[in-house]
Amino acid sequence: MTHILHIDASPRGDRSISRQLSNRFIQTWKSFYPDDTVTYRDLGHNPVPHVDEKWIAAAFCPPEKRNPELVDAIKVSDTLVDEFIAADRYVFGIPMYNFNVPSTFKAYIDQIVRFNRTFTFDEAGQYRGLVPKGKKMLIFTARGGSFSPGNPSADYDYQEPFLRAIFGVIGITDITFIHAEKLDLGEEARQESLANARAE
Ligand code: FMN
Repeated sequence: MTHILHIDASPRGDRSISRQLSNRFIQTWKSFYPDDTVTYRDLGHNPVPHVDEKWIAAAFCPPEKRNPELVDAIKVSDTLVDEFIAADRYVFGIPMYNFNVPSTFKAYIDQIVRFNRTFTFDEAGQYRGLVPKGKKMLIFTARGGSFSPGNPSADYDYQEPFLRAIFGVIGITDITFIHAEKLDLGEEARQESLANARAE
């Protein structure tokens, strides 16, 4: 039995393409594997807090030295990290905003990428992920423009490289992207891109 963490990051509801794609995938998956379990987190409608000064103090304080105030300051992060580590597979729906992820998803990343919880450094000073090995991630993105290789905008895709880098740091390197692109470039291009993303 596989446990999936499903996250959507669009603030839009049914009109959100990234949400439609991630939901369609989960529904199809569940029809094949009804015993698999899913934890759902809707960052677009229920964002997690940004880190603040107490959070930073708590995160870099050894757990046994944290006073009750610091324990409280890191509680949401601890819950999110535990939830993240408990999953075997990840399915995310993420819009492209200003060439990267929406700030709601960045706030989530800031909560779960934590020294001595999800990453550390090896003797050579390289990042070493602490998330157990063998997990797979599937990320659906929705983009108004087109960033595929050879396209004039390709160099502006900071989203996929960023997501590969940050999840690689915590130990997840098996990441598949399905991009729904050209969503704002006319009806024909939009429909073609959507059909390709659904088929993929
Ligand atoms: N599309 C792009 O191709 N590149 C961008 O940099 C970009 N920035 C955006 C910033 C904002 C604040 C908004 C609202 C949209 C932006 N878009 C951009 C278009 C969205 O990526 C597109 O509408 C996508 O479908 C949104 O995802 P959703 O359908 O899941 O809500």
